[in-house]
Amino acid sequence: MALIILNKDIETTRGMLYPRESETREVRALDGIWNFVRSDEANPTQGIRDGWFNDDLSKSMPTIPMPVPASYNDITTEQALRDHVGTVWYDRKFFVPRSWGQHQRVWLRFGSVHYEAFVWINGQSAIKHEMGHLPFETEVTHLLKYGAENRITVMCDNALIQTTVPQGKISEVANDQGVTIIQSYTFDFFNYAGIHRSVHLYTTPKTFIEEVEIKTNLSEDNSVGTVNYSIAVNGTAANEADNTLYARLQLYSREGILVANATSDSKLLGSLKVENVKPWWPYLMHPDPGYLYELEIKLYAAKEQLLDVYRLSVGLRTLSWNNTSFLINGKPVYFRGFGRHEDADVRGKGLDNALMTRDFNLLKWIGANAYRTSHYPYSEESMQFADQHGIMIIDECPSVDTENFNQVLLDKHKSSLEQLVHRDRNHPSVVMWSIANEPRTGQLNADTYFQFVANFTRSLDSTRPITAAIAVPSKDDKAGRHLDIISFNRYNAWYSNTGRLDMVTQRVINEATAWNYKYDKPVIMAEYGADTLEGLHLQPSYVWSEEFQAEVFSQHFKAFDALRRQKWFIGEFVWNFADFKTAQSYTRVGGNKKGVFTRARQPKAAAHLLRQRYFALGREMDKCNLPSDLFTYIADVGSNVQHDSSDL
Ligand code: GCB
Repeated sequence: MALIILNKDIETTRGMLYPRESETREVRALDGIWNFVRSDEANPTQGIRDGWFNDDLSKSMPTIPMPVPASYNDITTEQALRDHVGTVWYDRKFFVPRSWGQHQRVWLRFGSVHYEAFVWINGQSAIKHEMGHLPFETEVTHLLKYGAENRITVMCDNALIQTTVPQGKISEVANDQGVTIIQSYTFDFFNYAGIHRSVHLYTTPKTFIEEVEIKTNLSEDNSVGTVNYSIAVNGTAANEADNTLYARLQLYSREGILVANATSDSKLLGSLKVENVKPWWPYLMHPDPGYLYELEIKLYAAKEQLLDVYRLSVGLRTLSWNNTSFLINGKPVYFRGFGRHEDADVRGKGLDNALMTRDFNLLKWIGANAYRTSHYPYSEESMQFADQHGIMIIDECPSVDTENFNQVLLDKHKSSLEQLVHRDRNHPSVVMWSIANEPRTGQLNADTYFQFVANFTRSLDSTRPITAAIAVPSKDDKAGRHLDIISFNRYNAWYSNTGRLDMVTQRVINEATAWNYKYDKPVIMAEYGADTLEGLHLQPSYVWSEEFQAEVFSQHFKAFDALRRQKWFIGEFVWNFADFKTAQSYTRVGGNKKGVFTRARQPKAAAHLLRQRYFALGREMDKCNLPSDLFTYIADVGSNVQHDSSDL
């Protein structure tokens, strides 16, 4: 293991726009049922050596049907596929219209494949990408047959080692028949794998809008907004005659009214001014949260020749922070939310629009205003949803339980953040970057390592604060000084002092205070909670029961209320939104059960308690309205009725 870690430059990626149709672009999803082969674990490169990509997979191996998008692990009834380590293969056929072969370019884009993907089109290598949960794309214009059938083949490798993000270990261990390959990892969620998000083919003109970066600002009284834009173009016209290109931008309100416009010069950057602006506000902080404008960008060549059109949603807001607070549009924010997972029965981490929509409905029902994308980037579709509903996001890269800091790991960790910032920088819902979850920041090298990671992230985006969710005791931590906001995770009455409800409140107060004392920065409790088996009721409360979860929460609420009086305590995040699958372990009953909702997205008893708190906080801080069903009617007890223990 290298002891000296250098802050080297990494191979840069581009800002990737979400594929959208327009006057100049077409989009086609390749989602559906693909053909699938599980490789022999002992011979993971067989498919490459035998050229399985040269023809239909079914000519090389028996295939089974596999849905895309979805994790492959829980689709069949086979333990061998659920626990498979190494490579799997997918393929399918598709037609490309003849019209796509003329005067345009075609791109292939994956929303995410976990963990490493190798892609061929008609037997020719198209792209390779390492890193789950993040999109990648390549031009396939030259690889496609137009007006004819094509084949796409994907090899996906789920192996995690000490230099992947996240880290894991592969070992060979004896079993009853001989030896077997085991994937182990310390993080607490199942290493689901496969083609997790949509696969798109899309067209662009020969010269097109490749990147757009938006930064917004508001005047001090929030009445005038500014949208600063910068556009990068790809294409022949761009190379040959840069100086003749320009862009026309038009900003439309939600109601479709033109509120600002601008024409750029050939540098393709500038700003638009919006009078009487409607700022983007978080849910419950304003009666009209998540207000989005639509920015229409038209790229022109000389003589008014329209080349490309791309539209994106824009929310206007400002963020600012100091050593006591975090403000949005000049107003202090108190986060009330969740750590979450992309996880569901059968489909694992595969994108599911029904589930995603249900989750946002539950977030709004419970009065949450934020979540952290623990412990990896979530789907682009969910980021768009969060923009629309005013849910604030702490956007986390896939670094979890990071240890044994080394150069290769650092380079990949930085790359994961670059890809994340490039993907998500235009989302108003993203209010903070989380550069890691529970890194071993007491270790040698953690200081330099996180200095490099934090500064690199800041160099990509200085408009958002940086945090990391830390679990080492504050006295041992070496990373916090490189962050803007300190987040800490702790399981009082669960992992420490199990069952002791009388040993929560003061400990939470003490720990948060210690973090603030050490770094003089705002502090968030990013995880707390208790595993809870739905339907298990025990009075007096006892670990794993629904009563216990509610009481653990309540003991934390007391601490949070005491801490809120210190201005620097700025948020509470329950672990977890819903129950989720983990690796097998005797501490997990069918997975991690710390969900406030079950895996089927139904509330446990504590959900009702949390709902009352989150709305009460919204009422106190942001004067939000309370839902009419927040408190259940019990009895009309007059205010002068006195009760004491003699009533019993
Ligand atoms: C943590 C981790 C999270 C786990 C959780 C738990 O500290 O950040 O990934 O799931 O604890 O329930 O143990």
